Amino acid sequence: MNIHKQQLEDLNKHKLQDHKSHFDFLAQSLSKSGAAVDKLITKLADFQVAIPSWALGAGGTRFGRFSYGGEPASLEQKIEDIGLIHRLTQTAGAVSLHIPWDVPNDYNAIKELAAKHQIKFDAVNSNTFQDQKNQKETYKYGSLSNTSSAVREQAIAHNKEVVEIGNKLGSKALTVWLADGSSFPGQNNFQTALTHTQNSLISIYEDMPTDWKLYIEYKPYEPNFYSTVIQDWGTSLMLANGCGERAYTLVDLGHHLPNTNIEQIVSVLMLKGKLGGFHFNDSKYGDDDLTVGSIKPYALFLIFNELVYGIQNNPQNPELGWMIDASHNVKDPLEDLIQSLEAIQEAYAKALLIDQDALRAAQEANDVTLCQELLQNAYRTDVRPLVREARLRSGGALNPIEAYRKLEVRKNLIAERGSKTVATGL
Ligand SMILES: [Mn+2]
Repeated sequence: MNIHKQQLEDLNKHKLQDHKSHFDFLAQSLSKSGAAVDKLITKLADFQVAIPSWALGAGGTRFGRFSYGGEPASLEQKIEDIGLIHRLTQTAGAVSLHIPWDVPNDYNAIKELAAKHQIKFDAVNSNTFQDQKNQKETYKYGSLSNTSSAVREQAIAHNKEVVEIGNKLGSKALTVWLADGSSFPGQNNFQTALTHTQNSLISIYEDMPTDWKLYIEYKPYEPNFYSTVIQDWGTSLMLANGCGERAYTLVDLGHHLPNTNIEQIVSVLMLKGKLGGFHFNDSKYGDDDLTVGSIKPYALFLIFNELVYGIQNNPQNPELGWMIDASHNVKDPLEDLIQSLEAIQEAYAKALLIDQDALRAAQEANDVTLCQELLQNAYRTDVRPLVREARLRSGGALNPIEAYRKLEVRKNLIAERGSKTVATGL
């Protein structure tokens, strides 16, 4: 399915007058308080988030999976789906591939298709958390940390192959997330497991092209329930430092124990120039992979405040690889991703509104009340007209969810692909 420019213009036409009055009102009041509105809009329009190739079908839990009709059955169809989201939102200009679920058959054809939809290839993701068909060694007891050198070698070789595949597409980063750990006390020797992991990561790192980055993701628990080898940002940072300067920590919002101060983690990592990748999602209890901003929007705003501060003040930290890492059990995956993109843009816009100079001064003066006022003034601003204006100027839809429904995207996809297709993924 294609969405044509004219279709979006027709849909936007009916909303234009309303939008303009809301936007003018906000722009005027922001300008009065000293904000450079056009610059804000450019920043919002430039902010692009990668969509993972596994997020376009229905996600499952360990209890079951309820398919969506019209799910993409091939990498080509996944890129077409991201193309649709990008067309509507103008914010999803990248794809993050999972290997081996999405190995291209024809590299040139895939690159052409992505270019047609203005989609870049972001970080590639390896998979040593499950066994593949015809795989010689099993990852049942871990991969890069395994007690068996044959298993570790196989996992290292897989990661190197993922880099090779990504390199052919123009990717510049490898994301490693390990399920390695133990479910029972005594099962693992912590020190041996960590040492094996470090050595395996060094072997992968040293084989990467010199313009590539290694993102090391952490997670406190699951699938193992007693210990995880890379359990937290400290362990990830230690491993990254052990690899070299192009190895970084990746923060996934869902990979923390309840009430962890994620904004502080972000801040410290950026100060050290070691925050490489960022995965968006939201959660109530654990790694719930819910729509971004659906549970803790204020926490997301505080995290964005530190990200914005770091982007402006920490030249030692590289540009970040942004990705949505969510799962869609009960919602249309494309609608869920559109809602996530909207929440990301809103949190970013609100963080951009914070008067940083005034906040620094209030912090220096220990004016606690004013510090809170400055943050909450920005947070309480309805920035949706700004986000809409950024989308409008980039050629997207004023209301992407409404456009998605009016254009009957899901119905069209089911008509094209059938109601029984199942996308690869979890
Ligand atoms: Mn993740």
